[in-house]
Amino acid sequence: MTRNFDIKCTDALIIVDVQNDFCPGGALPVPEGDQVVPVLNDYIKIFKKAMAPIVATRDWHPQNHISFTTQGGPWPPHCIQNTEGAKFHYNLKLPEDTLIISKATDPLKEAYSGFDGTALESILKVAGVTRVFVGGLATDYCVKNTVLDARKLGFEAILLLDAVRGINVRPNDVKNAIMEMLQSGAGQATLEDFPDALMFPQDSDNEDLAKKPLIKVDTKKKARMRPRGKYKRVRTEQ
Ligand code: VGL
Ligand code: ZN
Repeated sequence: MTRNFDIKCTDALIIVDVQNDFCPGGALPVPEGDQVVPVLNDYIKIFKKAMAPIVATRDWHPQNHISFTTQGGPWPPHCIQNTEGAKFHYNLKLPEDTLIISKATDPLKEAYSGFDGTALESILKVAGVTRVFVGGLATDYCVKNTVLDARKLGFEAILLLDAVRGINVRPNDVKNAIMEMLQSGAGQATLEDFPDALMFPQDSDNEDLAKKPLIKVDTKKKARMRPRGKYKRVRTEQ
């Protein structure tokens, strides 16, 4: 079934924890975690065009967080405040006015949901948001808990199925998480359900995107090395 979502300013996009540590090469990599990035960039364009708020949550742990194996918790240390691993993936094109929500900052408390211990509920309600679209990492932890909390707090919630990836500590965790979200009354969508998305030029694949910054640096270097004509000659003659 193809749905047809018309995004209004009472909708918000919530991008959950698209951080280096949850991507391949990170401290707690979600399989294919980086593959959500180009898809989320398309959702960002849709919400920006509709002038709907865009939220990015981030796991933002102190070094001694209770969820770390070093403190007896289940996870390797990850997303420690102000480290490279806690940064958003560099290809995620967050607009400047993105609302950043830091969570799980209390060393003694695990917080998977973007609503847990944050101002997210009140910010969205004050802004008049009634429906949230949720994508990001990981389907079976922070995405799931954010969607379930959104439902409990009275928001409509739509899970962006093509913009999530999960950990699957047990083989059916992702499948069960999706069922639980849908059973809570959440809806589901993919880019095909947004008529606007068809108008965007296709983003180049990940590999091409990864090359882009290098090309930029190169060009800058060349520009700096280029002889600067008159100005340079005057200096050498002195
Ligand atoms: C997450 C495990 C530990 C998540 C955060 O963002 O889904 N998972 N911390
Ligand atoms: Zn965490």
